[in-house]
Formats: sequence, structure tokens, C-alpha cells
Amino acid sequence: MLARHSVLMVVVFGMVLSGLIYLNNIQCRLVYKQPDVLAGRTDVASVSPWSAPIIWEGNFDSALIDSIYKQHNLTIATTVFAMGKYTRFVKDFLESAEEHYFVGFRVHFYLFTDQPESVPEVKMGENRTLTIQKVPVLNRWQDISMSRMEKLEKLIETELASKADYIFCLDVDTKFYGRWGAETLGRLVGVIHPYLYNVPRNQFTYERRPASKAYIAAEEGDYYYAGAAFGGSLEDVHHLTRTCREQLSIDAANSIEAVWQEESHLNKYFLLNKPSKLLSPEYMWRGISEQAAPIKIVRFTNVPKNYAEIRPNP
Ligand code: 48C
Repeated sequence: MLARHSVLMVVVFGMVLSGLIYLNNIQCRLVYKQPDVLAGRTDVASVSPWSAPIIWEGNFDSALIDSIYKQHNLTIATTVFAMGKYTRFVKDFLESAEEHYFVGFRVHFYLFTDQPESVPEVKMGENRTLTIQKVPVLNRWQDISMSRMEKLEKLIETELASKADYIFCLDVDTKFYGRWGAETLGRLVGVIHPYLYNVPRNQFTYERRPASKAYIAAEEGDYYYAGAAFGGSLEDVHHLTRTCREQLSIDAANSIEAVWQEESHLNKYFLLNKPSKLLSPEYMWRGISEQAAPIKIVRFTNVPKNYAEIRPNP
């Protein structure tokens, strides 16, 4: 009698256990297309010469990427600056980000502005917050643009250390039209410029005067990176912003301003410190109605505007 009882117990226990394993397997199942070793996009390069991936539509599976990164409970800090008349871009930037930018992830936006009172009310989704920091306006747009490096350096030091895993620093005169998600996360991330992805490097608009710290010779360079978007781990972006801030101030002391301000210094930095991941121009495109063969999806664009009207100086 006792023996039969024990056998029954063992059988029942076994059934429960295998049921749990079965259930667990079901929960862990993730069905997606089998990776192909031999096929992939052939019209674009998907890897840099230093083996960093270049992210293009068709080269990643967004559901798979999300399932990997969601497990890590990440926070992505994202900064924008809106000074002077650029406050008019904040609403579209934030609203379109709510629709397309790291949807389902914890995102903390930091907005630097001289007019906190004119920041519109934007309904933020769950786990998404906006912090506004008041900063004094500068007279020249070039100074506004360049001063971002120092502000970012300080923000990382004073605010972000234990509050975020990654940071992206974006222009505000922009709008999202398609997914920008966890496929963009990496240690050090640069975006290939939408107008210079297919020209020889001697035609890149690098700083060409040796007197500037941003100088790059005609026969040097990898890609031309956009100053409108960069990011990565806090540590790497801190090093980037600190270095660019230092190089900018050496240039200022020598009365030289690089041809594209902090974008020129960013390009010098990326030449010496290779990004671990590159984003294709899908991630900073010319405009929503602009077309080019390799661009299968427009994710993020510059917003058309009249620079003469919107900038504080020529
Ligand atoms: O917030 C301003 N106000 C200005 O008057 C000039 C620049 N800026 C910030 O700097 C914005 O965040 C801009 O996005 C960024 C510099 N980038 C540009 O103006 C262009 N996309 C060229």
C-alpha cells in the first residue's frame, strides 16, 4: 500500500515537473526568422573596416532585438537643446519621439532651454519623463551649438551617473518618422551624415586647417558623422564630450573656430576613437520626402526651416 502510494507520488511529482518545464519552455520560446549566414543586404556595407556594425533596415530583427534588451531594464537618457526660436521644435520632437523612439523602454529626456515657460505640455507615456533645465542663451548659434559639449559633460557628471545606462544627444530641429530602438545601443555610437555618405573622403567637410584641433588631412578619415546625433554608454559619451569641450576651448584660445564647430571636433574624435556601432543615414535623414536608393525607411530627419529667420545671427 505504502509502495503504491510512493509510486503515485513520484508519478504525480514527475508530471507536475514536466508540466512546469513545458510551460517554462513555452514562455521562453521566441519564434523568428532563422539567421542566414550567406544572405543579407548587398547594396550597402553592414560593417566598418574595424568590424563595427552599420545599422540598416533589413539587417536586424526588431522583435528579437527588443526581447534581448528588454531583459536588462535599461534607462536611456536623451538630451536636446532648445534656445531662442528653436523652442518651436520641441513639441514635434517630443510627440514624434513618443511614437517612435525607444517605445516600451524607460526614456528620460533632458531639455535645456532659456525659456522653460514656453515648453509645451506633451503627454509622456509610461516610464518616460521630461526634465527641463534652464540655461542662459548665447548670442551666436555657433556658440549655442558648441556649448552643448560642456553641458552634456556636466550633466553626465552631476545627474546621470546612477540614473541611466545609455545616453543619446540629439538636435531638436528634428522629427521621428520610424523606429529608433534598441538596435542603436552600443558603447560609442555615431550616425553617418545624410549628405556625405557616398562621397570621397577628401571632399568631406572636415576641418582642413592644421591650426585647429579638429584638423583632419585629405587622405585621412573613415566616414563623415552628423553632429545632430551621437550616443553610447555614459562613460564613453562622457569621454567624448570632455575631449571635444577641451579641444573646442583650445581652438577658442587660439582664435580659431572649426568649420562646423563641434561637429568638426566630433569627427576628429571618431577618427581617433572608433565608434563601436554606426547608424546609417536612416537615423538622420535629409527630410521625409527625400529619396535615395539605400534608404528603405526614414526614421529621423532634420526639419526644414529658414535659417536666416530662426538663427540669432548669420
Ligand atoms: O537651440 C538652438 N538654438 C539656436 O538658435 C541654434 C541652435 N540650437 C541648438 O543647436 C538646437 O538644439 C539645434 O538642433 C542645435 C544645432 N543644430 C542646428 O542648428 C542644425 N541642425 C544645423
